[in-house]
Amino acid sequence: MATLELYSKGANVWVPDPDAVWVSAQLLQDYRSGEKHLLLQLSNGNEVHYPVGSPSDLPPLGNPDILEGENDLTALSFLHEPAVLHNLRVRFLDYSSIYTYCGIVLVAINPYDQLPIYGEEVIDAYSGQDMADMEPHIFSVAEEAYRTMIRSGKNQSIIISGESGSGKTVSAKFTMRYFAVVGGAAQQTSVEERVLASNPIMESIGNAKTTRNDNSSRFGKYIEIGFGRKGDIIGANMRTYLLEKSRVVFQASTERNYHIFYQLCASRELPEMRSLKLDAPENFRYTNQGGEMQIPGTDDLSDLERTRNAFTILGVQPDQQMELFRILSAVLHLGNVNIQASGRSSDRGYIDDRSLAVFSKLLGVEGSQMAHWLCHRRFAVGGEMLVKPMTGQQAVEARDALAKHIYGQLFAWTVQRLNSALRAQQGRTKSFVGVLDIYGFETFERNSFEQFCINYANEKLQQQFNRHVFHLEQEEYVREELAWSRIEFSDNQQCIDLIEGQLGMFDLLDEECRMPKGSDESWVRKLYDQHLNSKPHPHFRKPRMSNSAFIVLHFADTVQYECDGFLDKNRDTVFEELINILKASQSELVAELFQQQRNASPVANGSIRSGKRATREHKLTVGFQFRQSLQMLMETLNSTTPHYVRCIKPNDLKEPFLFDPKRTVQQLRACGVLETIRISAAGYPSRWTYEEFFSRYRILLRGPQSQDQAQASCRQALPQLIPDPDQYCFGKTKVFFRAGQVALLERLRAERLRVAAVIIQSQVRGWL
Ligand code: AOV
Ligand code: MG
Repeated sequence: MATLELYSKGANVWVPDPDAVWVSAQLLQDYRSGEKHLLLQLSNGNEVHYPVGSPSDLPPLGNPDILEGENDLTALSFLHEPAVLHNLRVRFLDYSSIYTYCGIVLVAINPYDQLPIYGEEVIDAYSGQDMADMEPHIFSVAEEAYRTMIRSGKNQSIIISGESGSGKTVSAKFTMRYFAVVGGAAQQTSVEERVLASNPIMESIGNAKTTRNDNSSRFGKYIEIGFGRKGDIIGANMRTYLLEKSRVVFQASTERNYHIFYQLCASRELPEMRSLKLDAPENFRYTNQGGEMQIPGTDDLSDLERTRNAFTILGVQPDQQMELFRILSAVLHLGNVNIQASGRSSDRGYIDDRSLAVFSKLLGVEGSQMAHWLCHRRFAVGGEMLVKPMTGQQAVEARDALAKHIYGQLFAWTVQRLNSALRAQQGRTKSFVGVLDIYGFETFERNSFEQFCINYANEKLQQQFNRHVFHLEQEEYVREELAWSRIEFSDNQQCIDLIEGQLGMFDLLDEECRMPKGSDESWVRKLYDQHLNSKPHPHFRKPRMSNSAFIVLHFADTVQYECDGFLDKNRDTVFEELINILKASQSELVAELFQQQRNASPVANGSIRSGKRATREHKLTVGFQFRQSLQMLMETLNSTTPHYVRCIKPNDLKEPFLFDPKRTVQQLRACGVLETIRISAAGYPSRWTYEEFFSRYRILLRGPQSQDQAQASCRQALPQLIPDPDQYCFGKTKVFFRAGQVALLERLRAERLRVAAVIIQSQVRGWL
């Protein structure tokens, strides 16, 4: 809290407001200690008495005008929520500046507008520049990662987070374009082109329209861009995370299935597409459930053209592309297979269908077998195999499970195929920059297993960030014995434990999936028992009006999940008989797709959902695999130098340059930007070991120049190099710098080197 003298007549303060979150006001009188109110004039002219119970109730002070629009929030003299919000708003609305530094984080506000700031000339301008010297930009982060990689030889990560629709995927693509340009070889190679071409393909098969974002990523992606010794791109490798497969068979109102399906439907009149027997998307069950087939501003027909070009660039030949399209079309036809309950015994499904014939023909499989095994199950009783008809409902579920499985295999196959096209020659990669773009935190009207996994992933990322910025920072200061006062921050470990810990939600879910009679309801009852009744968990709640839902208090928001479908989605079972039919397909690609369990979707042979043999020990649940893959991701991220981009969605209407302060402040609070500001401004963002410092800045050091005296040289030289002693600090093994100081040292070093070069040149000339 600032000193009381600052609350004098004419001073600006911020007062809370229900709509604007904070509004500015001016003091009409000096405030004197002990007084119970401040007399204020609000910006709309109204005079108000602002209650002050104790000095801690005093409203936050406004910053001097001169700091308005500062491009690094840590430069503000008063650092608090209203100042940050105001500054972001001024930059965004008055200067159309969507990027702002906040210490080590780049804040990016989605403009929902095409800005002329991404051209090649802008990339050139950022290339080779120091972050501190340039206006904040996604390119400055990319440049910083690139240069740090070259300078230190260490792998880097650019971690992009933010809620759904905030601009992560757009930002990720800009960083990739940046690397393609700066890491492009002088003689045109196609590596950069191939790396970029992976984007339209992955978006076609992994993105879809949701109520939050017309191009929402429904999978997570970490792409490592490999660079060689000279800093040139030599390849890439991507890892993907849990694709939302349920979308293949179901879409909520106004949402769509994956873009690729609509692209194919839009291209149905093309001569080469005729044989796929496609129709308008209105006529397929798997594409029409959302009720809106078109995305304004999107042309599915030309998008398919782009997808096909990208495939070609990546070496997937047109005939293989057609194979893929054939399989995708088959999925649409499978969705139209009608399963009817027969007249006589209404619990028995049967199929008599044209769509099934088209499906089977497209996939090169035996139609009658398909029809049979979509409606029958084989299971073992006492060593004997029995065949039993399924109910209509079970058959519908089997059909949808098959569709999801086919799509999942196709997705995984494509990722593998792209990776082999992007693979660098062995041993050539020196280091990489990884770009992480996952699905953002999301809440819908109805939230299920997918949202649970997505929000859990975001919870893990938030923790990685917290740990990095706060924990590691503070621990290092303590280890290095710097004078440093601890600041409080909220870790989200508790919430993560609730989800992934022992007897946590995933644990109980897996256990329930192993129960022969397990059900969604009984799982949710166990959740109530464990986390409400026996030991109330601070992040867990039960909604009052429901016995089939639960509430998790996530870092970003409180979300209610409906338990319906969790068990099935976690088991993700498909039946072996159906897979065997596909394995025997005449189409090479189809047969190949199902030889291998790429995404390890468990195959149940001879088990009925609620039957006796549903318990299978070796089965890996989706939740289990997801936890493991996130764990590996965290390990990778922790082994790299991270760079953070926080995307903010400024309004829910997708309106250009509309700034909703409530929505913005909610995201700033949730993502830790406000705490980061405090720590970055107070701390020392850059540091070197004395040895590192010595070997880089040897040219700037005088006196004894040997490695083992690195520390002494450094302590001796710094006061001359940096006159302000507050700008650096000596630790036990490292020297720490405040923001901006390394840039200064780099400049001095470059100058010295230039002078040295001139001297050597003139000497050489003298000798000649
Ligand atoms: P997301 O990746 O964060 O959401 P996107 O990157 O897909 O969000 O951005 C959503 C939309 O916002 C884009 O399709 C653009 O229309 C617009 N947009 C974002 N950034 C910019 C920018 N820099 N300039 C212009 N328009 C932009 V999700 O994938 O849903 O979490 O799962
Ligand atoms: Mg995205």
